[in-house]
Amino acid sequence: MATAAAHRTARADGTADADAAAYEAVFDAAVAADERIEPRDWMPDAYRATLIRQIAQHAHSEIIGMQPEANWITRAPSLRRKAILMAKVQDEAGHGLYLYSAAETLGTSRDELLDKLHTGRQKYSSIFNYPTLTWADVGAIGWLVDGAAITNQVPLCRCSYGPYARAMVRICKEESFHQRQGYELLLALSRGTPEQHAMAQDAVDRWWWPSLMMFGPPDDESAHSAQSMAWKIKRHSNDELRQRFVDICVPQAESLGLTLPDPQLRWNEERVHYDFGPIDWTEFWEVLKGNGPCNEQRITQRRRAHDEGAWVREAAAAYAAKHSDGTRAADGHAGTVGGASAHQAGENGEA
Ligand code: FAQ
Repeated sequence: MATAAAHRTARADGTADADAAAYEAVFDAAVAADERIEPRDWMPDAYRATLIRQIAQHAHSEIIGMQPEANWITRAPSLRRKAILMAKVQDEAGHGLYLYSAAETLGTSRDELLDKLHTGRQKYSSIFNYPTLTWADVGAIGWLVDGAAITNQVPLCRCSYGPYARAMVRICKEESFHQRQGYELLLALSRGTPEQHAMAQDAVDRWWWPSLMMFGPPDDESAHSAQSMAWKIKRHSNDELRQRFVDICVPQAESLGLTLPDPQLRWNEERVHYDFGPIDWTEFWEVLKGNGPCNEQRITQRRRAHDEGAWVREAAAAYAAKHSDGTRAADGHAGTVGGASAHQAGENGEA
């Protein structure tokens, strides 16, 4: 069994002519021993590619996910609700930044990943291609979408790749706050006037099934699960996490006084889980192909935001260049914009 020390030793010994099989054996042993793989460690190309794909998709989801909720910031029903929603949307931007930084430690760049998003070569979560039609949708997103995100992401805190696992710890804490604000918002509506109750129920009716799709295709159609689980990137299969989410949500819906839109939902004594009805996978694959209700709107808005932010990137790059002549260490303020300059210089990770 590889220990962390053995892993480091093998790494230090790793010269250009070393046997690739020996590197692979050290990598496999580290994964088997539940050690973290770090950016400078040797890793199989496919492991690196899988991580870049998943982390990038995750980062893109966080920043595209700002759009449906931002739609309601100017129409929040009170100052308190507006402040909470603004904080939540800002948190999602922060999650995107942690995740792009984690991806950069694998040897890619944020520019490259954003270009892939903007040209449709990388995906973002299916869930953000649905519209937010009423204020109650903000509650349904918090309760269901953030709830599904937490269920999926808590196990990712134990992902074998160190920078991703560490980013997930902080993200999960914030998602937990998001989930509670959504629950509290829906509870207020559910206990409000009959119209407010109906609005909350309508939102849950529309968001329930797409939330179940967030976990990805069923296990027998999941192209990457087996390998990702062997590498301990994923710790549970898509169906396991989906079931866990259903089991959590049913009693919460009862407490909210709302119904989940599934007549087949019932407790199964033998399985010790809730049974639930069939998911419309045709709808899921159509959304992935770009045919969801808001795909076009989301990507158009994302490209526009990127173009409009060009001057900020240029200013940050100019500032970084100005301070890269040795004055940076002496300048107490350089650290403030250092995040931007570090990004430009590719210093965010350890690659
Ligand atoms: N949407 O073989 P698998 C959030 C694709 S963050 C779109 O099972 P894998 C926070 C998959 O990429 C939400 N595509 O794939 C928030 C693959 O296609 P590819 C995002 C999907 O990677 C809240 C193909 O289907 N969370 O909500 C989806 O092993 C509120 C085959 O699938 C994460 O990204 C989908 N739902 O498992 C923000 C978590 N599902 O790439 C704002 C990290 C699957 O070969 C407001 N990611 N596909 O072309 C993961 O855990 C995994 O990547 C899964 C998919 C579980 C999503």
